[in-house]
Amino acid sequence: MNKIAMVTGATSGIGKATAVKLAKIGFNLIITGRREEKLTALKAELEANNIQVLPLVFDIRNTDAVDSAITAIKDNWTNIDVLVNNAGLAAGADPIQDGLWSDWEQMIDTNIKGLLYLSKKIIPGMMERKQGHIVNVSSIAGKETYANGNVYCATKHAVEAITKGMRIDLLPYNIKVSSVSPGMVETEFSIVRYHGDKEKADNVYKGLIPLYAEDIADAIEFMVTRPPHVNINDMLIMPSAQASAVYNHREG
Ligand code: NDP
Ligand code: 8X3
Repeated sequence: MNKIAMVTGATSGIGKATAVKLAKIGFNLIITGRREEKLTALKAELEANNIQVLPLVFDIRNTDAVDSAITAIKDNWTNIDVLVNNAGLAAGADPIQDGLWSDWEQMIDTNIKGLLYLSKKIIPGMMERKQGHIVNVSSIAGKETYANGNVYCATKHAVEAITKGMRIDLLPYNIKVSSVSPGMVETEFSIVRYHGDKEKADNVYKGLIPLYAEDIADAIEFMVTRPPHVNINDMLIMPSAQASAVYNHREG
């Protein structure tokens, strides 16, 4: 039987690319996000690989929505082998004194609390079966703090701590826990961060070649296809033109 992977935030960027890669190697996919039409289109694309796809539309910040979406999973879909906790965002890039409460809440509620809500629903099944792999999408922002990154960096530092905590607590249950920590990846991320300002978003990647979503999906595919005795704790992946959160080399 095909293994099952659940990928959150599969409507775009890293999540979508990961779903595409995992479908190509025969995983059945549970794909999640808020934009139903994007999930429907992705379902059709993934099914061309002769695998099964279950789209689940919910806002990961909403405990009731998470609870009912996961509780409603039935039949062949309950034995989730791989959970990719990818849904997340940066909202705003302001000095701490100018940050918006609404941006802070959105980041904390999605990147930290949403990841926790969903994991709490999926972990018991993995424990029962003594098998599973959780991959948390962290960031260079989980290792370094840069100007105007304050709260986003805090959420990704939290993802790092949660990843380490999960790995320790789930050790007796044969559940692997990994993280992947990318530098700049050109996705919808910067458009979302700058509240739809395309010019500001484009400037982030000006004069350098960033990572693409597929680069991170490659890494996730590698992680989840290691033999049972091997766990990749973390992969820090940067564009060649980015040495740290703040040192970039731009041309032109
Ligand atoms: P995108 O904006 O392209 O994708 C973000 C995904 O998260 C979308 O599918 C979106 O779905 C989903 N999402 C956001 N908020 C919610 C919510 N409240 N409920 C459910 N789903 C939600 O960005 P990326 O692909 O770049 O981001 C994916 C992850 O990678 C994030 O955790 C981000 O922090 C991390 N990351 C990104 C980097 C980058 O430079 N791009 C670098 C390092 C890490 P929908 O809108 O349909 O709900
Ligand atoms: C996204 C990458 O450098 O904007 O996590 O923090 S960065």
